[in-house]
Amino acid sequence: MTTTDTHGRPHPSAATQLHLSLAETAIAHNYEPLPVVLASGQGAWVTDVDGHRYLDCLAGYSALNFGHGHPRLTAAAQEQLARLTLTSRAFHNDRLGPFCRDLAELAGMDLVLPMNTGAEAVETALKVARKWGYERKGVAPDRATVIVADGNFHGRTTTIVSFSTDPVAREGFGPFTPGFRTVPYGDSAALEAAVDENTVAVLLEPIQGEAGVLLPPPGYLQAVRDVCTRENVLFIADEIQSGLGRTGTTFACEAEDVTPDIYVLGKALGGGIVPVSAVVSRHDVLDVIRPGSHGSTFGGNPLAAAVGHAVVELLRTGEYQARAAELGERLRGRLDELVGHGAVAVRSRGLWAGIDLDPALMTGRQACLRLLDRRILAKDTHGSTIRLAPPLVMEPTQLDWLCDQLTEALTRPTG
Ligand code: IF1
Repeated sequence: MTTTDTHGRPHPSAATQLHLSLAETAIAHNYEPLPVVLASGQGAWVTDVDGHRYLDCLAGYSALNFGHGHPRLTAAAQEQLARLTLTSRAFHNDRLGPFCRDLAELAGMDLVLPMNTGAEAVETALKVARKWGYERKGVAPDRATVIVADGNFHGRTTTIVSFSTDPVAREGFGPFTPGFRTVPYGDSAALEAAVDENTVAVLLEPIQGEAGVLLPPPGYLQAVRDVCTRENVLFIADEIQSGLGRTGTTFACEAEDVTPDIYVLGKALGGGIVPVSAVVSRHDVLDVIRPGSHGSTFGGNPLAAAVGHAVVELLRTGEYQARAAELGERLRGRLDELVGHGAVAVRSRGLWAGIDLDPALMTGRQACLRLLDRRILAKDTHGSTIRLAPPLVMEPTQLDWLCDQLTEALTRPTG
């Protein structure tokens, strides 16, 4: 018998309560997680400490594109765990070369600079762009600028939040790193006007994730590509969340037949098992990095490379990209029916969707609590927007069940 609280929500069990209290007493409060304590996962399902199963529709913010416990990925990790996990880059290891060769081929590029987290890869791309600007473009020392878009999310380091337009992400973290200009996302004329002789790069998410899965206007990415080519500016595509199958193609840029100068990858590159990120580009860009100018203790470690290589192998066939495209069409058909019935707008590409709820009905967090009671895990972004990013291994029947629960959560109170 589950008792309920004054909001009609089930009281947490003793097992759940134990972890909620530890979150209060032992973990810094940089998140406000939903009141669920996960203990295991398989495919698109996760199970909490009380044995309740949930459909994971956040998938680690797209780090779990291949689901929980993908057999090919866990096998690669387990085999490498027993062999060799870390060498540092002071020595070669037998996993990094094949991983970088095949990732570069997947991206149609020459070289891979391996890092660990997404923010590290973004920081690395910014350093590469600046160095390229000074050495190859002739920008005056310390004058390099990078153009970014408002509503951007590229990570949480001091330099990256320096160009965030989210006050909460910036508050209390100054002084900030100079050398960034912000333009409206989707406005190629504003971007062109912002370019000057010191501009070394444009950094964009091909689809803005944290902003609520915002798709750029058709032709925008091509216009950015054209401006960067004409003005000798590097186009850096942050595909950390949009990349690796999520949008129905290997990279979101592909949907517009656009190739950036630099891909920044992360999240799903590590298969949801280990942090793996990478800067992927051509020789004429990455050759500005020489021994001693950049590095990382764990970047390119054999465990990360083994898992990353297995991820690249999964993406090579195109089956996951096709699944995301096909299931994405099915998802979009159901989401469109919600407009006017709890939602005011929906956006999606592949298995990645942003849903703007009617703020008069509920906040994004309230919707996620309702979904939690219906055994769906999802996350709000800002205000009354929630995002859906289920694993690409999700079955059609699971997708239909997700949409049924979402419809119920938006149109009927819990219970
Ligand atoms: C949090 C957001 C998503 C990213 C893009 C770089 C990074 C991220 C496009 C940095 C990371 C994560 C960070 C996590 C929540 C999540 C997130 F809500 F913060 F914005 F997905 F939308 N570029 N996004 O999405 O990669 O260093 O985290 O590996 O910070 O709360 P990271």
